[in-house]
This record gives sequence, structure tokens and C-alpha cells, in this order.
Amino acid sequence: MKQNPETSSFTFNHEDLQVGIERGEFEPHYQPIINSSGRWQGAEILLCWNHPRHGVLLPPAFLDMMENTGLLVDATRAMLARTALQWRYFGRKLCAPFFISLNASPMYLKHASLEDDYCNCIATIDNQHVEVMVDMPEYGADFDARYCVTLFNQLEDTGILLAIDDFGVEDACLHQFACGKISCVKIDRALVTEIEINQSYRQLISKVVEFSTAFGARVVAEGVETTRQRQCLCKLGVHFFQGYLFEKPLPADEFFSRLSTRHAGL
Ligand code: G
Ligand code: MN
Repeated sequence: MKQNPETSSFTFNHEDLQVGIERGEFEPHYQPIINSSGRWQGAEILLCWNHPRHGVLLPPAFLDMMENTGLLVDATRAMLARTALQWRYFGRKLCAPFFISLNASPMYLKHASLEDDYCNCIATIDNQHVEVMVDMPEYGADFDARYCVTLFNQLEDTGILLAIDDFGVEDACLHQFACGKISCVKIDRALVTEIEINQSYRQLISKVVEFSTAFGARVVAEGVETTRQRQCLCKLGVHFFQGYLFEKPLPADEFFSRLSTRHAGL
């Protein structure tokens, strides 16, 4: 029976994951981020596992195990390098701004190679229209003010943008905002799903937009699944959307072949 790649309950050990990394089975999938005119303006890069027996597995099916075995940093680094090569080749005709964001786990955010890895990614892509963004989770980002300032300044100096992913459902670290370097706030889908039925969530999202805008960040609503949610989000001041209403995460070949018709700058 075919498993749901989001929720499958496979168990993987260190060796399974290590072998998968060595064989290059982890590959970037791209979920488009849509602007208010319906054009693709960015993409979130998801680490997917092209498993030889189980098919394509999305991150929720293995990410915790990968983090617990300490292999997530290696897998993320390998995927960043692969992403850069794909954009160098397929993204070379892009001639209007487009942002790509890749999740960095708390461990990777503290890893010595982070800045160099992203710098190499930018250098390999070699296209001024492609903005590279680090997606930081709320959870585990227990950074103090000093660490935020140091890290964010370093990243800004090298042209890397910063986003907070899954905002609103974990342990928000507001030092991240106070540094004034957050370019993007991605509202978690758990909040988005409530807006059609619950006025308090509409109020909440409108305040998140106000708050984020005050710190110079654009807002992306994640997990948008219905037209009504999209309309409601527009009224609340959200201008960027990601979710199954538009596209699921796509493998590179499909993503790049559609990008040519969906993005204004090609
Ligand atoms: O937390 P993060 O933003 O990294 O979430 C990415 C995960 O959410 C992916 O596994 C992706 O497939 C899933 N996802 C993306 N859009 C939607 C959506 O509209 N609805 C649901 N239920 N899941 C989504
Ligand atoms: Mn996300």
C-alpha cells in the first residue's frame, strides 16, 4: 500500500539515513510562494528523500530522526550545494527578483560553516535576481541578543536574507526581531487554518502583519488551502502565500519547467 509521504510512520536509524545521504537520495523540492498578483515570487526548499523502496518522503516523515541522529547538518549542507547548482543552471534566465529559502535547523544555525555554505551558494548561483534566504525555525532558536546581532550582521554582510519559519506556534525568540534584520515572517499553517472560523485568529494575523511590517519584514502565510483563506489573508494585509491551494512541493524538473510560465521575470 502506498504511504502518505507527509505522515508515514517509517522508522529509520542512523545507518539508513547515512546511506541515503551518501547515495544522494536527498534532493530539494520547491514549494512556490505566490504574490498577490498570482505570480511565483519565491520558493521554500524542502529536503525530500527519494527513498528506493518507499518513494518520495517529505520532511515530516524523517526530519526528527535525522535531527536526533545528528545528520541533519550534513544533509542540509549537501542539499544547499545541490540547490545552488540547480539554480545556476535552470535559473540563469531569471531577470526579476525571486527568493529561495532553505530551512536551517538550530544546530546548523550554530555551525561554523553556515556563513561559508550560504556564500558559496550565492556565488555558485551567480545571479543578482536570486535572493537566498535562511529559514530559521522558532523552536530551539534560543539565541540571546548578542548572538543574534553577531550572526545576523555576518549574514547580512554577505547578502543573505533571514526569515522566521512556522511563526507563531513555538517559542518565539523576539531578539530576532529586535535586531531589525528579519526580511520575512512565515506564519504557521496552524494559525492560517483557523482564520475562516475564528475572528480572534483574524485579529491575531492582522497584528502579526502590523508587527512584522514595523520591523521591515514581508509576511508569507503558509498552508493556504482554500480560496476563502486567501481572500481573508489579503484583507488582513498578507501579500505572499504558500500552500496546497497553489502548489505542493515540486521536484526540481517540474518546478523549473513551470517557473518559466508562472514568474514574471523569465
Ligand atoms: O513547517 P514547514 O513550513 O517547513 O512545512 C513544510 C511542510 O508543510 C511540507 O511537508 C509541506 O508538504 C507541508 N505543506 C505545505 N503546504 C501545505 C498545505 O497547504 N497544507 C498542509 N496540510 N501541508 C502543507
Ligand atoms: Mn515553511
